[in-house]
Amino acid sequence: MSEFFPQIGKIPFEGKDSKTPLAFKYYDPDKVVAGKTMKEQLKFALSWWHTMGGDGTDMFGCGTADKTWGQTDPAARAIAKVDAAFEIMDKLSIDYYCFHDRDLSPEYGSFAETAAELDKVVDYLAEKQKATGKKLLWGTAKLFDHPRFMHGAGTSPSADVWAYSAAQVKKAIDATVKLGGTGYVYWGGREGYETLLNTNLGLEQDNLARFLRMTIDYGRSIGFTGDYYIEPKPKEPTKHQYDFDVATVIGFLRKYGLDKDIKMNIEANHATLAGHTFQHELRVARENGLFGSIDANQGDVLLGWDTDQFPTNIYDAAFCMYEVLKAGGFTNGGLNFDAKARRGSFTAEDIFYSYIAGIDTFALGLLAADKIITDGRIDKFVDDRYASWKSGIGADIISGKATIQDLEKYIMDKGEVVDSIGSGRQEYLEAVVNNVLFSL
Ligand code: XLS
Ligand code: CA
Ligand code: CA
Repeated sequence: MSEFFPQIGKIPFEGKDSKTPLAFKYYDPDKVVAGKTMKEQLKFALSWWHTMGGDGTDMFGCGTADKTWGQTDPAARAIAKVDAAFEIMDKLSIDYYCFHDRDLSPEYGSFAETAAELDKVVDYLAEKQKATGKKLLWGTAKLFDHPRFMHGAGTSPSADVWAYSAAQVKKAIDATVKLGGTGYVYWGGREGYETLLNTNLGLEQDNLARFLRMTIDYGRSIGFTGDYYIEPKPKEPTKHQYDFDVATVIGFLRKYGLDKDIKMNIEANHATLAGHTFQHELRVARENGLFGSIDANQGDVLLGWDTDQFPTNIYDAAFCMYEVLKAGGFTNGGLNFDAKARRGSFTAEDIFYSYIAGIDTFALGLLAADKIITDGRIDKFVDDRYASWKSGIGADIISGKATIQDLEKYIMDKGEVVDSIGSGRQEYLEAVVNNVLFSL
């Protein structure tokens, strides 16, 4: 088979002193960090939509990158995309991929025809996976592109659109199971509202829960053993998305009894859109036992929308990998690069440069996170800061032994409590992080 990128060979690991543009400086797949190889710790995935389909089109102009893969016929292009994607994954040593159904195969005349054409691509993917050992990290359904979804999918005011969406998710789960995917993602495409003037918020949220319950149960009934994820996002495309952030989603899942069925797929750029740090969202998920998978990217601090840039911020990657290591590492999840090269980075080489930048950033992040943990100063500081809960009155409060009368007496005896734990030392701790990061 002819190559799509004959000018690019397999990207080697050359180490941090290398000046070779098309080489990894930090990602050494077999290097052991925190008890596992980098490859196992990081579980990188290619996003089909950005990498294979995104041509740089924006509100102000048409595409700048050629993503036709040499084909004009949609079915032939869908197959060519598979070949090109597997070549990219092979050359970049990426083991996983993620897709929306419509990234793999577009819509045709009817639901039946669309489903039949998708089957052909899925069969071809299964063959390619078998031949190469590449795997599906997660699949999802694109329930936001076609005009039928203009008012939502699982929250649409139209029962017909709701039914169509359920049928489409059934098919996307079938594809995910057939390809041995270890995850299925629900991102609330247009599940939100533009104005409350036309919205029955209560019914929409009840229906979203019904939608999740029905499709989750279907997946389990056909043998899906992977994880389901919700991917929170506060806004865009709708003004208010129901899956606003991790805390909002946890409240929703608990209300509807879905919290044992779904974990979180956390995207960095969605965290910042919600006014949180990436680490905050990861921490809230981890502390609630709902950490699952990650969409690795970054926004721009000066732009208030979802720019999906390749991640190059080492601090964010370090704190992300700190949370991942503290969560015990990935199980079914991984690091999906939900990221696109900028519109001006339109050449074939830019696909490789951007993945190398993202991959090396997370390799550095992993090394830094491991060093922060083994250095121990941060964790020890936090541990010491909460020492008053380990004995005495703190231990009695936690065990339930102390009554409110006991606490009253305790404080009466003490008379006053001022600064009983000392400084929070934020600046010192930030300097510790710098010290760890820059003595790599
Ligand atoms: C959009 C989302 C989307 C999900 C998958 O903002 O990031 O790409 O990851 O539907
Ligand atoms: Ca995403
Ligand atoms: Ca995004």
